Amino acid sequence: VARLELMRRLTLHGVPPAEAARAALAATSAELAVAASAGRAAPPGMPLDQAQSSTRALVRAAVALDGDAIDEVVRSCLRSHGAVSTWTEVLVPVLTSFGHRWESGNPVVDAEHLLSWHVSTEFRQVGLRPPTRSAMPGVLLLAAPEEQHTLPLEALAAALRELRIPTRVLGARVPAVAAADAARRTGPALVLVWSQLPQTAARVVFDRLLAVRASPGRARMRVLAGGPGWRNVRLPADVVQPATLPEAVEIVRTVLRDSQHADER
Ligand code: B12
Repeated sequence: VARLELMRRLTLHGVPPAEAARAALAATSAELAVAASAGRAAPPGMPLDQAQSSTRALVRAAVALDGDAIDEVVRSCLRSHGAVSTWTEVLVPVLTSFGHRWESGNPVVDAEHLLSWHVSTEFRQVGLRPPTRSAMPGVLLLAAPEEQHTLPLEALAAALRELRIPTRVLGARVPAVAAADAARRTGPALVLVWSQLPQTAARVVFDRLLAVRASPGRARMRVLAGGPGWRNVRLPADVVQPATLPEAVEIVRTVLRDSQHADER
């Protein structure tokens, strides 16, 4: 199991499967133990009672269209437990429950819009400080062409700003050409494209990004696909698909660490 886990971690980080399998088979037990403990290095989560009471308070506030109350709950979770816990333990359950309410014909679209607006407002306050110019190549986040769902990108951006990782967010409905232009101009270490809906999962955005990667000096750029929209799309072999926010954060950290080490060499 430890070898399979190591192989999975390596493929998630862009290592081709055959090479990852060889490395996992050849790893010593000490190397396997180090890889396993790195995988578990997640920050402590929110206590269950706080997560549950925040979830309930948010649903109540959204249904009552009370934006101030939404701000208060989200801000307090972000301050006490950070973006990753707030997103995975409170906001994902709340948003999923609104999705179910909508599916069963309840008139919740107004609440969903208000909730989204206030969640975005709070995420965008995270990690704001006087700008510090960093030499570190940053991260570029964008939604697929025609994709209006952006909250997962905003959660990821907030989590990366908490770690002081330079991050650019292009937001919703980014045309493939614009995604490629931004990647060419800013030289990010990693680009993540979000698609929530199968209808917006346009592979062309990866064709464009990989063309940028083929240009001089860009060979180390990693390309990631996030979101359920990509589930049934055949993506180019070296596009990495994180399944969760913590996994995406871990991949970003590993890619940046590797690119820093490569620069130091
Ligand atoms: C908020 C919301 C909106 C907001 C978005 C605001 C914004 N700024 O993002 C608004 C109101 C604009 C909206 C619009 C629409 N929406 Co909407 N929306 C949602 C809602 C409630 C949450 C979306 C979200 O953020 N999901 C993220 C998390 C909460 O869900 P998830 O993706 O399933 O999470 C899993 C993984 O993705 C992963 N994960 C979670 N976060 C992260 C982060 C990272 C970085 C990674 C790697 C992984 C990861 O972990 C989770 C567990 O596996 C969902 C309900 C839902 N269940 O998602 C509907 C939902 C996605 N919407 C839906 C629909 C139909 C629409 C509209 C077409 C409605 C319309 N008729 O106009 C439009 C879309 C227009 C477009 N072209 O994009 C449907 C999609 C059905 C489908 N599969 O086709 C859903 C599922 C509601 C439903 N139950 O039917 N929506």
